[in-house]
Amino acid sequence: MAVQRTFSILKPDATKRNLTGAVNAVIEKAGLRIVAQKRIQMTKAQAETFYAVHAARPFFGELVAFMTSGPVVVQVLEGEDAIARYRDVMGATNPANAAEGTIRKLFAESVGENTVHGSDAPETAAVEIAQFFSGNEIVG
Ligand code: YYY
Ligand code: MG
Repeated sequence: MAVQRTFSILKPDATKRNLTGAVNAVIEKAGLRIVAQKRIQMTKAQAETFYAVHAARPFFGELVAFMTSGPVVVQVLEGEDAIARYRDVMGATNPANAAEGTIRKLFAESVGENTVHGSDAPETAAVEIAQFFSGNEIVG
């Protein structure tokens, strides 16, 4: 497997509970490098664009409201097989189903407020990174 980049968000439940360092420690311990990172307040338009694939789902309104409810930390992570590796480190979408040691098992309190986002494929990673970072903000 080649070195890849993936897009990550530490969601508002993580910033609210002052957990960004704790989550980053799990990310780094898993061998992923944080090659870009910034703390932002996501706008409603940004959240709707980001989660457009879920626009028809019943939870879409709540999801957008949650993602704009407080600051988030957007990141680019780099490493061998980074996309699948980060999905493993994150754990299942519903923390009730997440494996021991994963970020969602350790920190998430519900399926809606599940602490982290990670891209699910190379195509989505590229689109998501480009939504939030310009090339010169990523320093590998
Ligand atoms: O990629 P991942 O975040 O693990 O899950 P997705 O199926 O892409 O859903 C995106 C996001 O939507 C999820 O992290 C929380 C929210 N959500 C929800 O609130 N309720 C669901 N039943 C499914 C997803
Ligand atoms: Mg997803």
